[in-house]
This record gives sequence, C-alpha cells and structure tokens, in this order.
Amino acid sequence: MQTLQGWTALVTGASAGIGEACALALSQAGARLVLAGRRGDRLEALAAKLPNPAHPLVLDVRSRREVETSLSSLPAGFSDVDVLVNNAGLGLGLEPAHEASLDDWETMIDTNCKGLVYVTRALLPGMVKRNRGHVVNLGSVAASYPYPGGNVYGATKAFVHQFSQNMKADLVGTRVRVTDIQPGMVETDFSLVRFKGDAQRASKTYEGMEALTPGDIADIVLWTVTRPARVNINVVEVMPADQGFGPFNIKRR
Ligand code: NDP
Ligand code: 8X3
Repeated sequence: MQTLQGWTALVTGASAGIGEACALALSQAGARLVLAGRRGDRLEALAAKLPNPAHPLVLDVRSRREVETSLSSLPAGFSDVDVLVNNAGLGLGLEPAHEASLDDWETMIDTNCKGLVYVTRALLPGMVKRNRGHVVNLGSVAASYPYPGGNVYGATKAFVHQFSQNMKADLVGTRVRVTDIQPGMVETDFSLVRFKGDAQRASKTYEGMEALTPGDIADIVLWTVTRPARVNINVVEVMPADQGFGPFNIKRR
C-alpha cells in the first residue's frame, strides 16, 4: 500500500461536500493538505479540524491567472503537491438545450473543464519532475449516460473522462497516475447549487432513496491513491444501490 506520510495533497472545492470529505480522509491518512475553494471561512474551519497540517487557499479555479499565481507560490511544506483531487465543479439548471441559459453553460465549462485544466497544468510538471504523483478527477456518471437536462453538464464530465484517459497516455513511463471517479447521486449541496438555492426542489432530488454520501466517494479516492505505485485505477463508476438506468425515451406518433 502507498503511504501518504510525507505527501502533500491539494483538493479543489474543499469547502463543501465531496471535496471536504476527501480532504478529511487524506489528512487522516497522513497527508498535508492544501484546501482550495472560494469560501475562505469554510476552508479555515476545515483546516483547523484536520489532524495534519493544512493550508487554506482561496481560489476561483475559473481564473487562469489566479490559479497560476497562487499555485506557483504555495508556502514551504505545501508546494510539492503529490496528490491533486480536481473536485471543484457544478451543474447548473436542468432545462432542455433549447431553453438552457448560455451563461450557466459557460460557468460549467469554465469551472468543470477549464478550471480543472488550469489547476492540472500548473501542478503536473512538478509531479513529473519528482516522478511521483496522482491526479484524481471528479467526473460523473453523466459523462456516459445522458439524461434530460444534463446537456452541457454531461458534456463537461465527458471532457473530464477524455482528458483523464489522454493524460494517462502521456504519463506512461512516469510514476504519475490518473484516475477518473464517476459517481451517480451523492447527497451534497450539488442540487442546491443546480437549482440556484431552491432548497425544496434540491431536497426532492434525494427524497425516498438512499443517495451516496461524500464519505463514500472519499473512501474511493483514498483507495485509488493508496494502491501500490504500480497500480493505476483508470476509472471508477459508482452509483447508489437505489439508482439505475432509464429506458430509451421513444416518442410514438
Ligand atoms: P458541492 O456543491 O457540495 O461542492 C462543490 C465544491 O466545488 C464546493 O467546495 C465549491 O466551493 C467548489 N467550487 C465550485 N466552483 C468553484 C470555483 N469556481 N472555484 C473553486 N471552487 C469551486 O458539490 P459536490 O461535492 O457534490 O461536487 C463536487 C464534485 O463532484 C463536482 O465536480 C461535481 O460535478 C461532482 N459530482 C457530484 C455528484 C453529486 O451527485 N453530488 C455526482 C457526480 C459528480 P466554493 O463554492 O467555496 O468555491
Ligand atoms: C452528478 C450526478 O446524476 O445528478 O454528477 O448528474 S447526476
């Protein structure tokens, strides 16, 4: 098993949900943590309760300049990032493609695709140079299975999948690994964000079923990262037992 003692992990979107759970799991396993996200107060609070040293980093992954500046000037002890969990992301809206907001589409592309690429590009050279590292990307079942209103959200997660696989191709021969984790429904603020603060609509998403928890995903992230260095888990697809696949939708006339 790969130990995380002496390793540094950076989690984007560590201020809530899956990212927060991943930060906790990685810290409990011995890693030092860089906690990135926009809500600094939440990052500070998390840093204070982690069992190993943690550095809160207020960062909007959509800003290429902010990403490049802040990741090239991480403080001593946190600058050699070994594990990157590209978790920051969101879905916005569930309108059909012909009615959806172009602004929402842009925000999803800017965060889920461009933000993920900026952070990865900033940290990957160091991993390759040190010949040790692991990039864990939060994809989604939406990458493979379309659903009504998923449109650009699903497309961004398909991007995450292809980028992960292609990066893996580039990194053969190095000790830098890449994993795409593809969850189904996880109960977090994801739906609250998707429905723009409509708590009632958000809670209906998980009503009467048992969704995955952020801790379930953190367990998987930790498992992929702690495999022996020769093992690369390419993709993990995981759903609640209560979630399944829809039939093809056929309009009969
Ligand atoms: P949450 O809304 O609970 O958390 C999202 C996190 O992303 C927050 O910490 C938020 O931090 C951060 N974030 C969003 N935009 C930015 C930004 N521009 N810059 C920096 N950080 C940002 O949702 P989840 O925990 O559920 O989502 C985490 C990831 O998991 C996402 O990529 C999502 O697509 C994916 N996922 C979620 C599933 C689910 O059912 N919940 C299923 C499959 C995948 P802050 O607002 O402080 O910046
Ligand atoms: C989030 C899972 O099914 O709500 O990625 O799109 S789903």
